[in-house]
Amino acid sequence: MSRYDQAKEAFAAYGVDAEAALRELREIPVSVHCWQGDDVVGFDGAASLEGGIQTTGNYPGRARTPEELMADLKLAFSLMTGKKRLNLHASYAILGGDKGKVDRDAYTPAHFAPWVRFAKEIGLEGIDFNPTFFSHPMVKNGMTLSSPDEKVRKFWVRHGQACLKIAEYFAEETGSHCLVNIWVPDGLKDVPADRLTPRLRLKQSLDEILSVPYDKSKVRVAVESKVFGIGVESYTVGSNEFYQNYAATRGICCLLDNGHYHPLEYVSDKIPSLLAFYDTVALHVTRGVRWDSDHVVLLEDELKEICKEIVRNGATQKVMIALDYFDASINRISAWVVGERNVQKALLFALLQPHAKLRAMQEEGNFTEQMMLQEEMKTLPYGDVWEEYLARNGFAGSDWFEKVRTYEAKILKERR
Ligand code: RNT
Ligand code: ZN
Repeated sequence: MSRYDQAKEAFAAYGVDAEAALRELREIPVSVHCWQGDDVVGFDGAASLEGGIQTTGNYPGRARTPEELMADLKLAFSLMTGKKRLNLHASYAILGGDKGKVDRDAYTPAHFAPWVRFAKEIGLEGIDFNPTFFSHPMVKNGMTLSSPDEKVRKFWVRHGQACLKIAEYFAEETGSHCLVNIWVPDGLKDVPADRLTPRLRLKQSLDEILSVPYDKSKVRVAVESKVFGIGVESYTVGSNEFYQNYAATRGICCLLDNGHYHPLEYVSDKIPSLLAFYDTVALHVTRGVRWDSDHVVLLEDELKEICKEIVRNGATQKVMIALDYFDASINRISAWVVGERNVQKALLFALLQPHAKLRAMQEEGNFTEQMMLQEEMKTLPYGDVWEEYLARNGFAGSDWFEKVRTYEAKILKERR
């Protein structure tokens, strides 16, 4: 009997169907962020990363051009499993002759056509998109959509509107929806004199962005809140309460980034809270170490808990899972693959739990057995099911890291 067959039996003894888990895992899309490959710099002229977020490290091999980033992504995607989407930022526009002439408020689908070709070439499910409200000279005093300077505010409103058009183009080209996620760095370093007025301006700006006609069946809009950022420790305009109320009243959705809350708040608990009110929830999976540090996603308890909430609530197509981390201190392709595979592993772990049984125990108040069973499940041979998943998806006996090592020696080392 193979190790997988033995594992299958072990899970069957608890009423868990490993075959069904393997089938379902293939169908859960994960959106992979382009920005791990170049330390969130982009191609439209930013000299450094600004806006309360930071990459640390100077490991060789940062992608400096669209060609390099695409080549790196191509390798990374080839080493990942499951359904994949590409998550782009507006700063990754490929401007060509428009460079230096066309600013972010006037980007068009043409500036992203090479990305569509790329996504089709490697068979991705779809493309997601993020307007880039940071690392740009029009960020004034740390403010964009909530700026008191009307010229600044309007510039960023036009940027948001332009992004909706580009998103529609992505959706039309790929035949899959495009999630447009709005995150702005707006905030203050020190104690504010007025916390309300910037929020009222942000509300107005978002309304102006959403006032342009766009196809809501193709383009989904999310707003991403945050508790604080580096240099903006005292006040964040786009707070959790602000955006949840905004999303609820405007028919859009919330994006939960698990690095964006107080360390004792859990996104795993926020997902079902939102599912009680929303059809869709967007997710940024990251790993904060003491703060929103965007470390590579590891297979940790909270990640498993997040995936359990998605799976047991039948929300694998409602919760839009995306990665969001950027580590510049290690091989960036390995960072991509390790993080993506960990999300897949956590999803598999969640798919292998006897949810109906556990739920019934909770409902009956049978907490003793519930605890016992939850703990028993932790040591079942799910690693063997994972190996089977890899084998069935073309990774039988494959040493994926060897490919990364070879690529590093041949390609990345040459980048200076
Ligand atoms: C910042 C947010 C945001 C960014 C990306 C690059 O704290 O998490 O999602 O990480 O848009
Ligand atoms: Zn995020």
